[in-house]
Parts: sequence; structure tokens; C-alpha cells
Amino acid sequence: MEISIIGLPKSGKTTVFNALTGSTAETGAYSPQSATPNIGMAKVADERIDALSALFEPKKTTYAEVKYVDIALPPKPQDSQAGLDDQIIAHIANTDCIIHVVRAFEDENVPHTDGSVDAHRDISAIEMELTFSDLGLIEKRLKRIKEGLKGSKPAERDMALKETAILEDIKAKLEESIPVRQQNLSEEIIKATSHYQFMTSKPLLVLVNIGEAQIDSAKEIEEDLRENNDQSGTEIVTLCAKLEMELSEMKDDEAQEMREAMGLAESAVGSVINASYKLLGYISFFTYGTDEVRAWTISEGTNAQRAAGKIHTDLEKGFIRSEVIKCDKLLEHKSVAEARKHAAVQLEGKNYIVRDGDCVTVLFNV
Ligand SMILES: Nc1nc2c(ncn2[C@@H]2O[C@H](COP(=O)(O)OP(=O)(O)O)[C@@H](O)[C@H]2O)c(=O)[nH]1
Ligand SMILES: [Mg+2]
Repeated sequence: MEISIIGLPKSGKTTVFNALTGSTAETGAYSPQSATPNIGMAKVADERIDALSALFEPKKTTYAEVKYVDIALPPKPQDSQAGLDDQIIAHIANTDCIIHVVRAFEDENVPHTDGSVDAHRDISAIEMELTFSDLGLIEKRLKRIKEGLKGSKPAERDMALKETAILEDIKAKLEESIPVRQQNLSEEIIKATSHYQFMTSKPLLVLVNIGEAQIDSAKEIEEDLRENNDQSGTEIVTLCAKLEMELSEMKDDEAQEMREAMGLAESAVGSVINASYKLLGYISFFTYGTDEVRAWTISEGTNAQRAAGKIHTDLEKGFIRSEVIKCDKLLEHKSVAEARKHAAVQLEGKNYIVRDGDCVTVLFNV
């Protein structure tokens, strides 16, 4: 899973990036150099993996991982309707999901590019940039199709006209400020247009960067923004990024003490990652044993055979069946043998839909 982090200059993108990945990228600067994205990995914390690992004491424990790409947007001239530049679009296009960092913290030492802190305004501003980028892309494509029509064969012409009609529809809705993710496109059209990688088709996590003084009112801030941002395919979370970044640099026990003193949730970073999982419809299943306990990421609705292919292509090709135990049952009975005695082990065929938290052993033959 790859997630891009975007937002206005000085909204705290790099601070969020550092907090999520434990990196130490430079904050507080925009220079042409920072146009190169920061890239980092974060483990997806999962108590179930911790518990399985404590039970099996494997040689290796592997958590799911998320890749974060911190993309610095250059300062914009006012009223620009050009959308994002091609290089930035290309960076975002490669990712599955967008985190939009929106500033809510007050700090005199960090002037806001628009003179005041207003999360509602900034959310719309970035949404607009993404929309203009998609419109620009569509216009370019429409122009090229039109040029290609001259001297084209009838079959090509039909295809081109069909594509034009689809793009014109999407364009008309974008012009009414309806992002692609909210256009209720049919599965067929989503498939036919997926190669465009529309910016506004990506699931969007709005990450509100709050100051320390706002920790107690985080829930209200979220609710207020949610009321005005009731969109499918979007999610809103708050994070005190500067504090979380500082905590990520401390030793675990010191960080824990500080959290308690400040009334901070234990897994603020974890909840950002979980929110992006939820947004993408991703779930985890586990493999276990004395060699390795491991989390695997799949889309909700993936069947047992395709899920087996995540582990190894041989397991998908030679798939016979899966032995499935719910994670809580395995932890309760403490061994597969004991779980079997309590009828907690299911044998499932290739069409079984794997659930979040399934502990899976694949039986296969190649
Ligand atoms: N007071 C305060 N300052 C913050 C917070 N988050 C970021 N900053 C500061 O805002 C400035 C810009 O942050 P940075 O992460 O570089 O923003 P970016 O331009 O979006 O990458 C830096 O000086 C940060 O220290 C916060 O939650 N509270
Ligand atoms: Mg930055």
C-alpha cells in the first residue's frame, strides 16, 4: 500500500511524514530540493500479530507495511486554475490513497500562506487543485482523441467516440465540483478509466494537524469538519503531528509516560494507518508458525485462492484448500490441535472469502 501526503505549504506534511515513519526529514522548509518527495515505510501496528508472536515465539515477526510519499506542493499564485504540475501528478498517481494534511494548529512563528488558519477553506483549496488537474488531463486527452479521428477506421472511430462520451460526462460533473470518487460511476466505467489515475478518484484521508492546545477538542474539530464534508471515499482524522513526531524520536517508555501526562491516545499514528486501511477497503489475514508470524494485506472480498497468491504464486496455482482459524480462537485455544478439538478450525475451498483476522494455512500441491 502506498500513500501520498499532500497539502498546502507549511501545513505540516513533513512533520506528519516523520511521525508516521519515524524519519527525520527536514521540516519547515520549501526549497527546489524538497520537490523531491520524502519516501518512508511504516509498520502497521497490530495487537493480534503481537499476541500471535508471543504465542508461537517465531524466528521472525513481520507486520504489514505502508509506504508514505511526502510530496511538497510549491507555493501557488492566487487564483491559479492550472492544477498541479505533471511531475507532482505523476508522484500522486502512483499511490493508492491520498492523505491531505490540513493545518488547524495556531503558531505565530509559522505564518499561514493565506494569512489565517481555516481548515474548511484549505480542504476546498486542495480539492480544487485536484479537480483542476483532472480537468486538465481530460481536456488534453479529448484534444488528442479529436485529432486522431481524422482518417481513422470505423472501429477506431467508434471506440474514440465512446471514450469521448465517458470523458465528457466525467468532465461535466467535475465542473460541478463533484470529484470522480463521488460520481457513482459504474464498475465498467471505473475499469475503462482506471488508467487515467484521476486525482479525485483516489480515496482521501483528511488529516487535520492540530496543536497541543487542541488535543482535548479533537473530537469536536473532527465532527465539525465531517458535517461539512459528508463524502463517500473520504475520512477525517486529527493528529497532533509535531508532538507525535517528537514522541516518535523518544524511547518507548519515555514516550509512553509523556502520552499519559498529556492525555494522548496511545496509538494516534496507528489510527491514521487504520483509517487509510478502512478507506481502501483493506483487511489483514495472518500466517503463523514457529518460523514466522506474518500479516498480509488484501482487499475486502478477496477469495482464499487469490489470497494464497499473496503469499506465493505456487500457493495460488496449486491451491487445494485453506485451514482457517479466527485469530481470537487461536489465541484462546493456544494451539491448532486444541482449536480443532473445539471445532474452531474450518476447512475452506478456493471461493471462501477471507475475513479480517483469519489465521490461514494453505494446503497446496505443485
Ligand atoms: N506549533 C506547531 N507547529 C507545527 C505543527 N506541525 C508542524 N509545525 C511546524 O510548521 C512548520 C512546517 O511544517 P512542515 O512539516 O515542514 O510542513 P510542510 O511544508 O507541509 O511539509 C514547521 O516549522 C513545523 O515545526 C504543529 O502541530 N504545531
Ligand atoms: Mg515539507
